[in-house]
Amino acid sequence: MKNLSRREFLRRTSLSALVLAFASSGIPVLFSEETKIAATTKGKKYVYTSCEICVNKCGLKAHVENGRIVRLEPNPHFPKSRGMVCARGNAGARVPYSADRLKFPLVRVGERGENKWRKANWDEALKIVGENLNKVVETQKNRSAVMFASTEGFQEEFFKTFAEAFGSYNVVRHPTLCLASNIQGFSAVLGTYPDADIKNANYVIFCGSNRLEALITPDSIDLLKTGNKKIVTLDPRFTKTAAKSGEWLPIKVGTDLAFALAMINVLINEELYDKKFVEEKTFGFEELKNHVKNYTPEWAEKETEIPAETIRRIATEFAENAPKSVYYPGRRSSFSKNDAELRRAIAMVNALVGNFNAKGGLVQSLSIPLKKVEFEPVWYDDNAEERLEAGTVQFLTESSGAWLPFRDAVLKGEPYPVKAMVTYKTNPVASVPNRKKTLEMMKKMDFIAVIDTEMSDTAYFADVILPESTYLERWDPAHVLSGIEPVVTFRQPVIEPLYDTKSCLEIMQGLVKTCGLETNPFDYTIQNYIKTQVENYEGAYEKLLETAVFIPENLPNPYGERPIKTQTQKIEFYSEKYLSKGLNPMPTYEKPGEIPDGKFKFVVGRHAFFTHSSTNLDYLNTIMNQNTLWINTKAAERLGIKNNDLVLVKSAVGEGKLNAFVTEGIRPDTVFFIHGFGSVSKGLSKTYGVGASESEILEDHYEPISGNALLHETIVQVEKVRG
Ligand SMILES: Nc1nc2c(c(=O)[nH]1)N[C@H]1C(S)=C(S)[C@@H](COP(=O)(O)OP(=O)(O)OC[C@H]3O[C@@H](n4cnc5c(=O)[nH]c(N)nc54)[C@H](O)[C@@H]3O)O[C@H]1N2
Ligand SMILES: Nc1nc2c(c(=O)[nH]1)N[C@H]1C(S)=C(S)[C@@H](COP(=O)(O)OP(=O)(O)OC[C@H]3O[C@@H](n4cnc5c(=O)[nH]c(N)nc54)[C@H](O)[C@@H]3O)O[C@H]1N2
Ligand code: SF4
Ligand SMILES: [Mo]
Repeated sequence: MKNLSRREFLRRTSLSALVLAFASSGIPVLFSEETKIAATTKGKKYVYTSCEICVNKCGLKAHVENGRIVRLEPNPHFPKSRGMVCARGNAGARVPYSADRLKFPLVRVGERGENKWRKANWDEALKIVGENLNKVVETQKNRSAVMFASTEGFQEEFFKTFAEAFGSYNVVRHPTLCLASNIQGFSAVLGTYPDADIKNANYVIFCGSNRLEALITPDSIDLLKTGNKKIVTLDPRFTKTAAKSGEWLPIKVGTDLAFALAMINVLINEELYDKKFVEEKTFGFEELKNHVKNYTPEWAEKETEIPAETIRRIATEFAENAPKSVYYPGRRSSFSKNDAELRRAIAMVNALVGNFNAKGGLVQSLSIPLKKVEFEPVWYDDNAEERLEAGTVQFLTESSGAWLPFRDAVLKGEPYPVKAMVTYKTNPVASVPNRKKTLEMMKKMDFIAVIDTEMSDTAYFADVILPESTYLERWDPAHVLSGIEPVVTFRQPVIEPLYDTKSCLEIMQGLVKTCGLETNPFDYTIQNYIKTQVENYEGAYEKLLETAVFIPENLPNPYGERPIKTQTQKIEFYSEKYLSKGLNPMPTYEKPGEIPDGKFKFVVGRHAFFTHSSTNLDYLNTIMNQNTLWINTKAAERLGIKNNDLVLVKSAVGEGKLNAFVTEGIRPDTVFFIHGFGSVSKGLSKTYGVGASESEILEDHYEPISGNALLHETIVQVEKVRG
């Protein structure tokens, strides 16, 4: 302990030197010493809460000594993360103490992006936001002229409620950068986006889905305990998951649908499917049989570059292991142009072998109903317009919107202008493809307010920044993590807020007042809110305080007969709903565009030490402090590129420089680097100007069924930087 404190002391001392250097260079002093460091409490304690570094929300047992977080340990009561906290979750212990934290509200004083700010107090900052949002409503005569953008997180519900109370239709969330086509495709066939019962499966096919680096709990944990499982991984890269698999198939990017359709062809033609299940539970089998006639493994071989006999063998093995075989639904599906169609086909492969709701198969998630804290939104007359991107996406999720068509509509100013932007826990400058367009969109705004914990790339271009307390310093509402083993969790403060920051709820409570809204949906304390959420379960609130976990008794059995929530109440191999929208009633293959000679397909993906654009983390940065371009040995040789050479990667929309990682572990026609580096914000000391930015080079294609962005449709050229 002594050593750690001393290191911390030294770090702080060198930081003060940095503050002075920055101050004299005219760069604003974000690291001011005028902070409200909370009084330290003597002694040791453990506090149960949950992680917020990524979507999984694993259980934490925080070890606190003298008011300071010493370590974040796994919460043994938490079934979803099964006693695990990953490297990033561990590094979370540094988050409250990060030098890059936002410590008090900031108001821009220079031009946008000039990084000149002044410190403001909360009353003033909230007043500026309220006045500016109201001004936009007044000048535009339209409440939807204010857009709200956010990403999942326990406090996000307060932000969304505020947007509703404010009266804007333009809420845009992260699913169309992530899994919208997955949800759409699976729901169209199975009526749900199911969980994979990895623990009990004997045979698993991964289409991308790098579960041993892109962690999804409990799947990643169950996968590590492979036992006798056979794992097949289709990925243009040799990922850690591929390394742990029985078989790695370096599929050509954008051709997985051909593989899945050929699997269907084999299962049907070779009568490997579950006849009883298909007869009783599915709709449109004969149509599907006819539809896949020409999608033979020999045809798929030409598309995917996977031998026909391999496809045939995998289909056979898959059927032999059924129902304990899973063609994994995946998480991020912002891949290629036929993604919603691909996810429909994957759902059909699963359904054909009768694994739906079977042990070791695909299982409809169980949830735990919580009580909703209701409020009655006021209807404002100055909001006659509909959502901006309505009509551009066939299955637009009203509650989440679609980022790319939305941004295009703002850029066009049609059908009406959007003039203010408020973001919560999202960083569109880094996470929406084609950064230049996002910055253009922001230029259209009269006013931008950002709620973040760091000076993200988006905060950097804001007018007012409202700093949120970190997840280890605040109460967060109860939240259900649905799944095969669902659980209710929440957050309670591990330490008192270190600086002049607030929770999203407190910020929204303030904005209700400064915007003069007619309804106040937030007429409660966070503790009362949580108590109401769980009031139907005796002792649940106390259980949360004690272990941060609540699981009601007598949960239903996740396996076995359950109603199917499609139009026909059957698993739909043929979709009349799709047909009625002018779409293919059955998944239909479209060839990906050719990769021009000498160029590459660019793909994105995860690494176990990074989280999106929140990669600016202490500790982890010492293990991975830059991104590198994965390029195949032969392709590198052709271009005269050696390992570690500086290379330029260039697409039609942008470019970036980074070092090469020359490897056999990627297809010769594909290149890759990790997201989260190449930041533009000088407030992100570890990623600013380091390596290349994905959002800078990614083109902005989207898929018209779900509106999902397509992050694997960009062609790049690579050259060695000489001299
Ligand atoms: N460590 C870590 N874990 C995370 C996250 C994180 O930031 N860090 N983020 C979480 C989130 S939000 C998400 S959405 C999930 C995402 O987790 P996954 O769904 O696993 O997604 P990625 O790792 O982004 O991409 C998966 C793989 O697809 C491969 N790929 C690219 N093109 C193709 C193709 O055409 N076909 C096939 N078959 N494969 C292809 C890529 O090489 C990559 O390895 O991870 C979650 N877990
Ligand atoms: N180029 C590229 N783009 C991608 C992806 C990719 O792999 N490559 N992946 C896509 C996927 S799958 C997803 S899910 C999205 C995610 O994209 P986003 O939804 O934008 O999420 P992050 O990039 O993690 O940015 C989160 C922001 O929230 C801030 N933050 C962290 N904790 C808190 C908190 O407690 N309170 C507040 N107020 N702020 C906080 C962070 O500082 C950061 O600025 O990105 C998508 N976009
Ligand atoms: S997977 Fe890691 S970063 Fe994500 S919630 Fe769990 S511990 Fe935190
Ligand atoms: Mo995601």
